[in-house]
Parts: sequence; structure tokens; C-alpha cells
Amino acid sequence: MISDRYISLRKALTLILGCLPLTQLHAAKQGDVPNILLLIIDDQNTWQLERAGRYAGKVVAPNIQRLAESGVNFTHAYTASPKCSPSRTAFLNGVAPWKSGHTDNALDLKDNPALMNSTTFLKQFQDQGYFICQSGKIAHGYDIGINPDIRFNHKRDPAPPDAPFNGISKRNGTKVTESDWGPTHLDESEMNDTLKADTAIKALQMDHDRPFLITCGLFLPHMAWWIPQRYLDMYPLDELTLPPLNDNDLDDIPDEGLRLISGTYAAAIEKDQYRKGVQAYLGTTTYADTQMGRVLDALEASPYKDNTIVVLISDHGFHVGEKHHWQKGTLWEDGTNVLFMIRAPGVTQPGQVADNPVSLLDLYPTLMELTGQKIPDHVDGRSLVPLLKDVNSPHSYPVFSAYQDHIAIRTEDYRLIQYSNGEMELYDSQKDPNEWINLAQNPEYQSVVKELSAKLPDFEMLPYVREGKEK
Ligand SMILES: [Ca+2]
Repeated sequence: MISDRYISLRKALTLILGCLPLTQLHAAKQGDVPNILLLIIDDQNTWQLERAGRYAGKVVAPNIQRLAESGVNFTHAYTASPKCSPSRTAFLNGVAPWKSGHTDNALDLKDNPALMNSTTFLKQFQDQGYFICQSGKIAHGYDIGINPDIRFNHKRDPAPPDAPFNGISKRNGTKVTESDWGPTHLDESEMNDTLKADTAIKALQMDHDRPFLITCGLFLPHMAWWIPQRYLDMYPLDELTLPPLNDNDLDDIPDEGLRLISGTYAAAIEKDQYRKGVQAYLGTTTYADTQMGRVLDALEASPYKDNTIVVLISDHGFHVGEKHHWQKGTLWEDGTNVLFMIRAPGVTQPGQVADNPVSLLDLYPTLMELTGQKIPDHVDGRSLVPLLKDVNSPHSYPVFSAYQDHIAIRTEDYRLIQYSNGEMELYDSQKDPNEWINLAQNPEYQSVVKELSAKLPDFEMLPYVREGKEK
């Protein structure tokens, strides 16, 4: 029995503590505020989106498509930076790369006041009393300042010991290198990304008395692509549709743009491995879709399905031959366009498509608003809640992406890229979705070049990032 003395003590404490922030003192209860399921896929391009003029081949991704159709699908969402670390740091901390200077994979938080003085949204939710599950790859190589209730670490699967050599990778025994692919020797249930999904599923199956933020970050389709044979079989080599390519595409690309193009695509063509590479990327995309589908099924089967916001994103785009490039690290549409979809019970309606340019930086303020939290002052980006409520509500803002010391602006109609030496590319995104015709020197477009250039923020990449930047 609770004594009167205890009750008066509790009243007194409530009076005192009521003046302090709610966050550290009273964990919110399950049902008070929405839960969040955050799904992140690494190096996932947007071939699933079926955007006009873009990749037209078959992509088996029923689970991601089902999620997209259950809420708002942002078809023109862009990364703030087209590599893992700068992209994730930007959307987790809410700090634009052109403000932090963190625009490539080298990272040293100690030297970066903009990032050191920021707080990740995971920490915000932990401070609100949320149960946190951190499964797999969420941040890239740094501590995001939380102590999760459940953590499953990210690991890469090994290459099969007897895998044939494709002539492109620099494989060393079973040590994984990139540009490598084929059937895995592992059972699907043993694969690290399967275990990441298992962890998120276990977290969803728990009895929660607090609201939760459950994250699941898959590594695939980041290279290397070792996957079960059944996923390769879904894409017979002789039935593949290859991405759209233009033989003369590079003729009007300035030198700094050409410098960002890797030799992998040329090597794949030379070694007659291109179709196999496309097949492996597609198969890996379907494997990732399958794992995310398992997590979504677990949510549907849980008591939390009607009170859980679901977000799915990829961290940046990925070229599989488009613009004669393979991989990431470009400021073109293929390098920057990402998956970004949100289902928020009571806010979104099923089957909504928003084609306004939006940024992954918008994730942080959107999650804050959806859960009734104040958006911290340091957070860049803008809440997408108005678009979640009504995709026809006015929302017209340019979106920026920075990589090394180069920067791009994307509007509804154009993409302008400005390289560090002043060279530029301009594309008409409506008429030329594959960005084959650089209009930066075209006299008819000089007013557009001038108008978009004037909107670009000044920035400088940090010295340690510059020193560590990948060629
Ligand atoms: Ca990545």
C-alpha cells in the first residue's frame, strides 16, 4: 500500500521537478507519443521509383514499393553529400556539410566545432525517454552520443573462399574488397544484414512501456555484392535492361567533373563484366528489399502498427554505369537522388507522391515536429510535415549537395554544379532527366546560370578532409 507520506513526497518532488525539463525526469509512456521505425539502406539508388525518363528495367522491390504506397513518397529527395560519412553526419546531426566543412569520408569530430556542438536526433529521442534500438549501420565511423537499449554492430560478410575472380576487384583471399560480386557461400539467415533485420524484428516484438525509436541500417547494396543465388536468378543476364547511357556523355563535362569518375565502369566493360555487375546490384537491391520487408511485416503484426511512424531512406545515390561512372561521389542526379518515404499514422494518407525537391537534412526537423519536440537551433533543413499532411501544399526550395570542394543546387527545373575551380554544369531536369546535355555554356541559359549561382552557399572543406580525400 502506498503511504500518505510517500504521496506528499511525490507531490513535493513533482512541484520541484516540474520546473525542470520533462525529458530527463519522466520517460514518456508508450502511446503518449508516436514510435519511430527508421530504415536506412546504404548506397541504394532509386531505380525502384520508376521516375519518368530514368531507369526503365525491372526492379523487384515489392516491400519498398508497398511502404511508398502506404504514405508519402518523396521522389525528388537528395543527399546533402554523396558519400556515407558526410551524408549520415549531416542528416543525423542536422548540420549541412557546407557549414561543417565535412564533405568527404575522412572524419575527425574533435576538429569540427559545428558537429561537436550539435546533437543527433537519436540523442534527442533518448533524452525524451525513448527506447532505442540501433541495429546495423546508422552513423559512419563515429559515436553518435547514445547508449542504446539494444545495439547490433555493423559487419561486412566475407567473400566466398572459392569465388571466381571477376578481373576488376583487388580481392585478397576472403578479405572483402569492393567491385566484387556473386553468390555467397553463407545461408541467407547467417548474413549480417539478415541479422540486422532480425534485431529490429526482435525489438518490435518486445513489450514496450516506453515509446521507441527502432533503427535498422543495412550495409547492402554497398559493395561488395555477395548474395544468395536466388536473387541473381531473378535477373537473367540476357533479359536485363541496362541503365540509359550516352556514348558522348562525357564530351561536355569539365575536367573537375571528369576527375570524379572512377575507372570501374571502364574496367567492367573491358573485362566483359558490366551485365554481371548490373545483375548483382539488382539482386542485392532485392535482397535489401526482402530484409526491410521482414521488418515491416513485424511492425504490421505488432500492437504498434497504428502508432509508429515509418521512415525509409538511402544515404546517397549510386551509379551503375550512368555517366560512365560506377559507385558514388558525384553531384549528378544519380549520385544524389535518394529513397525517402514517410508513413505517419494520423498525418499521411496512403498513395501520396511529393515531387518537390527535398533534402535528407529535412529528416531531423520533420521527426521533431511529428513527435512534438522543439527543433534545436543548430538544425538545418526544414520540416516536411506540411507536405506530409498535403502533398499539394506549397513547398518550393532549392536543395544543395556538397562533395569535396564542389557544390550543386537542384530546383524543380534545373541542376547546377559548381566545381572548386569555377567550372560548371547545368542540366534541364525536366527535358533531360539523364543529364546528358550540359547547358552551362549555352547563351540561352546564362540567366539561369546566374540566378542559380547566386543562391549557392560559400563553403570550404576542412583541411583534414581535404588531406584524406579519396581520388
Ligand atoms: Ca553509403
